[in-house]
Amino acid sequence: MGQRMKRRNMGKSKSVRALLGIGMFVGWLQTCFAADDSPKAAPINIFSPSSTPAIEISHLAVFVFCITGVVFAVVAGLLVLVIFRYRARKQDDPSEPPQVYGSNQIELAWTVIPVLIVVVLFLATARVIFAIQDAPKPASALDVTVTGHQFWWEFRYPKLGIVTANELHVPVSDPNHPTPTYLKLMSADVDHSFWVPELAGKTDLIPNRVNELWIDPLRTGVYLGQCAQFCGMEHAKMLIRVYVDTPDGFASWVNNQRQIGNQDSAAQAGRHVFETQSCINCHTVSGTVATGRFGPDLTHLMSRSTIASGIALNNEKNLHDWIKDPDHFKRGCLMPAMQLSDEQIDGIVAYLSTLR
Ligand code: HEC
Ligand SMILES: [Cu+2]
Repeated sequence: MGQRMKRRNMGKSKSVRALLGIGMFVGWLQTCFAADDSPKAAPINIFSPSSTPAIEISHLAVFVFCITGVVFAVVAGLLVLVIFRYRARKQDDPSEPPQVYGSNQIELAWTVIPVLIVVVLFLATARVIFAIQDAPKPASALDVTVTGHQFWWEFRYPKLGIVTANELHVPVSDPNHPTPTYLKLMSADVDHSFWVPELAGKTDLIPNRVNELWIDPLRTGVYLGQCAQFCGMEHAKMLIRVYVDTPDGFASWVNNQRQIGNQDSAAQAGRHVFETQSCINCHTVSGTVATGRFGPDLTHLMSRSTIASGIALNNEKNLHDWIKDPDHFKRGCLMPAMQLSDEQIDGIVAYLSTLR
């Protein structure tokens, strides 16, 4: 087989492999989105900003895109024009064309114009960065401390005494009476990044450092986000749900979260299993012996619509499957499969279902 032939064959098997790869990727995407226990919500959208920082960033992005778009059109247009108009023709004289050196006008133009463009982009960007970073914090602002964990989010409301996970509740902010939320971003282990594109730009959560971010959502609803920094195996399954509530809705959510753990006597047997397993070393249920802080606080577990940072809907079946084998949902997550019997798990799920 000639060298040429071999190369052609290799090329073929490479493209077949690439096609297979793409096919597998699409298949995987479908399983991701079609799994019937996965929560459904509008996809993450960078094109509908609904909070002041996101709106300002979005305007800046459009501005930068227009300028760079014009630059691209001019450069690519000239390139295409030159390639076609001055292409080598048969009847052309093959000798070297006249060489031109040094033209002050041309050199000045191609130096000064790009410098001006860069200065404009720089000033526009700096203005937005400072406007967002230096925005005065109103007294009516809500404080939340966000801690990134492998692979879930902890939310603490220090002034309200609330601890929750993965689903952040904040009040809608009326521009006339703003109630923005200020987030303090920290990490318990490695770098993470808090990114809810409709509400604000992404900001990293870095160990031994406190970063800040604020949002003032102008519309109620659920906003989806995502950890935007590779933080380990299950980084892609570290989702964020921000519930922007009406003032009344937020007040009643706060009221419920502040109740000490439910002392329902209905699920005593399950509670006993839960409290005699090492669940309590990693999870807190306020008012009980469970005081662990390695995993999400379960005091009001049932007030969340999803479990394991948005990977599965919060229902009895998924809770059962999760406790039986967390890896089935998130391979490499940091909760172990506890090797419990189905009866023990049913008991625990019955108990967890009372934690409203
Ligand atoms: C070694 C620590 C550890 C132990 C032991 C442990 N968990 Fe977990 N658990 C975690 C971590 C970490 C997560 C978060 C996983 C993730 O989302 O990546 C979690 C998540 C959960 C969740 C989902 C919470 C939510 O809001 O998303 C439930 C429910 C849960 N665990 C129940 C249990 C039960 C019941 C037991 C005992 C049978 C148990 N866990 C034992 C660490 C632990
Ligand atoms: Cu992360």
